[in-house]
Amino acid sequence: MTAHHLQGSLFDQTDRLRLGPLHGIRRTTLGLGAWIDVLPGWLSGADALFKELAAEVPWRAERRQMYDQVVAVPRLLAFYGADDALPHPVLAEARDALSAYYARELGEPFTTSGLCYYRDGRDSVAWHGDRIGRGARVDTMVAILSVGAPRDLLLRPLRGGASMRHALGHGDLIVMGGSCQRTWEHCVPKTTRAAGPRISVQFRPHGVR
Ligand SMILES: O=C(O)CCC(=O)C(=O)O
Ligand SMILES: [Mn+2]
Repeated sequence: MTAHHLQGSLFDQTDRLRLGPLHGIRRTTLGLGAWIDVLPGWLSGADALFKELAAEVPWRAERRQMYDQVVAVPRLLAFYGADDALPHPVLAEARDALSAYYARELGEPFTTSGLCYYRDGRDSVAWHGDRIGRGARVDTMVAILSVGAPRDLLLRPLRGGASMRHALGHGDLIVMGGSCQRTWEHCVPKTTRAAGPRISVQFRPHGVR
């Protein structure tokens, strides 16, 4: 095989969108009934998916009331309900693979997909739990697939304590489970370090926001 040929085939392999098996996922018990599962590089070819989502998704720039001011939400957003067609077929494949893998433990499928686009280090999401819906009261799961450049996702116990940090990008998967949304909180902090753009896809069951 010529060097040129070899390079071409390697490129094809890493550029092809493919979800790996989920059985290599590793669970960390956080305490207070919360846990996270992490699987680095679940989706190969994730950089190509990043480009497609960045270009094709109808991103919304939201504004929110903050005290007496209206401020720009520091990230772009898109939301797909259970009956909405996802912007790329591999996202439906990912959602369905997660639903199958966690079927017994979760007892229901992942149905909705929220997308966040962090354009650079100035984009962020503040400390919060996904507690708009049922996550405020019951154990549930939120699975996040990250594409594009890695950004830190931090987790800390709601009642105080040290935070932990996971750099997530390039096809990494994290699943927050158990009581994580009500006993812990998470954020993606702003950074002054050079940060490339990242898109996260959050899969949630019905009624969890
Ligand atoms: O981008 C992420 O990984 C986190 C997003 C998030 O926490 C949310 O949208 O609720
Ligand atoms: Mn969240």
